[in-house]
Amino acid sequence: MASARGLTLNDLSWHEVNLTRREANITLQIDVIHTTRSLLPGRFFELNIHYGVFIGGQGDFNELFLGHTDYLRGCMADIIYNGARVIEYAKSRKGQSEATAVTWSCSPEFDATRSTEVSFVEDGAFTAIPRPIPRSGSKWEFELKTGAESGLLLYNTGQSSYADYLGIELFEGKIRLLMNKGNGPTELIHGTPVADGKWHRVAVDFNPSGIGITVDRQEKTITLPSGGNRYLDLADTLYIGGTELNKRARALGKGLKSGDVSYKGCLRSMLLDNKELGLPDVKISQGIVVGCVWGFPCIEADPCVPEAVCSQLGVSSFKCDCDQPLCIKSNYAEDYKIYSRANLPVNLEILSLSPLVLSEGGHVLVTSDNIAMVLDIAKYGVEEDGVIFTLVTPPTYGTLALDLLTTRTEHSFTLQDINRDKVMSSCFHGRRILEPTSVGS
Ligand SMILES: [Ca+2]
Repeated sequence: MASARGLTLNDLSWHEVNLTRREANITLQIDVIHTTRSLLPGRFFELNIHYGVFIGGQGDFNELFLGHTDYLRGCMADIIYNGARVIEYAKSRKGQSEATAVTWSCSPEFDATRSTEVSFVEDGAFTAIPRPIPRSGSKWEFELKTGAESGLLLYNTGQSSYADYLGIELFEGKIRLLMNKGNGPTELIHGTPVADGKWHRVAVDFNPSGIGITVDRQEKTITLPSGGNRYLDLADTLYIGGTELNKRARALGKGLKSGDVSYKGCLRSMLLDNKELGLPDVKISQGIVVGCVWGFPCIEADPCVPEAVCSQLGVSSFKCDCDQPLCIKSNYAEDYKIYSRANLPVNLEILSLSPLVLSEGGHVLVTSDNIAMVLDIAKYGVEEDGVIFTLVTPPTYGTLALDLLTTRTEHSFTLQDINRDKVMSSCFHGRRILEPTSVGS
């Protein structure tokens, strides 16, 4: 039995479903008012559940009577099966319950609109959008913001038994298009570097008679020779930002250098043949975050001293490496974090810093809001008075008053001093930003 014809349930709104069976009578009620009824055939009405209850998909359970069903993409809540709270069961792994590819809250992806920005953050991230491409080709437009030199932007496997395919990727920080309409692959690379942490508008035209890439209004095109195979025979699914695990080897084999590398960065304002395309159209997603979370301080803020090498850490942080005590510019006025030296096998986050701004003639305490210990020092057997900060560069204006302390050396204070409000910064003229320098223990 099915819900009433014409009733739309895939509208990104919540719907209440109630299925009841008593003897031979089955009732399906949706949103209280839409009711369908059916009568079971036969004389025996005992329902024997041998295989358990499956929610959202059938996992590796494969019985012919079920046929092929896609798994659910969306949110379900308050599932009660004969009084048993199924989600709570699965969440706490009660009985023999299992859960695969589930998050225990309703993802913001389902509240997103087509104009919501998307971040691809994880290795192996991708989205799949069901969208047939006409044999005469299409135009795909989008804006991207990335610092990545490589990564798959769009992939269409082509129809099975055809040689056709389409791939658009980042290659050495530039947009590369590879298309085969059946006569062998054609490659086009646009010369404009886009992996600079800034937004760029990209338009890609692909049709049987030519391909073109436009980056920030600069167009580059190639005309394809007529003759041979005339049409572009693509599949009905567009993979954006990467592709599924079982399709990566094939994409690599076809010449896409990022066939197994997901895009890392933000995408927004996607159009396919002038129609908006976005999260509400996505059928499968993996490793993405709603909104643009990528920031590129190395590129945008140039935070390191000239001798240092700045490297991106995670989605929005940075690290400056140099062989001096101070690798971050002393006038860098944004919050930042300090990491362990590069000679350790992992980058340990040590400190989180927020610069101190003082008005002329003012006094202010340096507190744990300015210098916060992130590293779990107790784990390494270090106490607060064992973490010593040394003033490497004295303030250009004003002073750092350490006279409340009982420190042994003149230009040092400890983490304990900060947490006990004993470090004071004062300013005589001008504006002073205090930056803590090196840490030793
Ligand atoms: Ca073809």
